[in-house]
Amino acid sequence: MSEEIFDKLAQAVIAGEPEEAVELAKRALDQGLDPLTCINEGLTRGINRVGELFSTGEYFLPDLVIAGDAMNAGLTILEPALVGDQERETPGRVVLGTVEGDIHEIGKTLVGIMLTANGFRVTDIGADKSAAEFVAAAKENGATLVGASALLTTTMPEQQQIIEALEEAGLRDQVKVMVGGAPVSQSWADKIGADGYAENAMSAVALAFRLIDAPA
Ligand code: HCB
Repeated sequence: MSEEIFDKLAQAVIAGEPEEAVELAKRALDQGLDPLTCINEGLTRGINRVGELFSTGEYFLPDLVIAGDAMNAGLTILEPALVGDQERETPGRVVLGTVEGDIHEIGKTLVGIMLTANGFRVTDIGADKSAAEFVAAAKENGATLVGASALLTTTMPEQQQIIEALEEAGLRDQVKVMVGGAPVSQSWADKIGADGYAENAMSAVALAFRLIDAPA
């Protein structure tokens, strides 16, 4: 039963059907299914398949756009069900965004959702944000952690720009930097002097706890 709804959620993303994704997400919650599993086994599986279809030339840019819309539509229903008690003491303040020149936002949004669900105060500054915007948000929000997402090989160097801008602003000692995104790796993180790399939203949470030295 749950497998069927996960498959349908994935299919709604693959077919680019936001309304269907919303309906299915609501139905899944009504049935008491775990929202995180719905995201991982449904929506994320769908968007990953869309990536494969794009790579093999079976899907084109408009297909990616509508698939992204369907994924985000499903997330708007599932996210509130994930987010826990807002009043509890927070392990840390995080500024999260996608780097300049890069409009991919789904992965970064998922990381934000998972961090929020684990008690972090997350300021999501959005996509296509400059190093200066990351630094300004870190200052304004008293962040102890910055998460920078890059999905394009051409925008990965912007992650290094953020680290340098934090150094120039005199904030590097107080702010840890974690990087992620499909083309990013641990060796890239090491090369640019980031404090950590996370492969997915779950490992981003574990990394965030580790970097700010808080018990998970
Ligand atoms: Co886009 N795109 N795209 N795209 N896109 C990719 C990324 C390619 C890999 C597709 C391909 O060629 N196979 C490719 C990049 C190739 C490369 O450089 N290596 C690509 C390209 C080329 C492009 C355009 C240049 C296409 C064009 O215009 N010709 C263009 C870029 C425009 C721009 O940014 N300036 C483009 C546009 C788009 C959209 C707008 C149509 C759409 C985004 C919609 C949106 O975000 N609202 C889109 C999409 C959807 C994709 C794919 C299919 C999925 C990306 C995604 O959301 N994945 C992607 C193919 C793929 O990656 N398989 C394709 C799902 C999320 C959950 O995974 O890796 O983003 P994630 O995030 C994970 C993980 O990395 C980690 O946790 C997340 C959650 O588990 N993580 C972090 C991410 N950020 C982190 C930060 C941290 O601090 C810690 C962990």
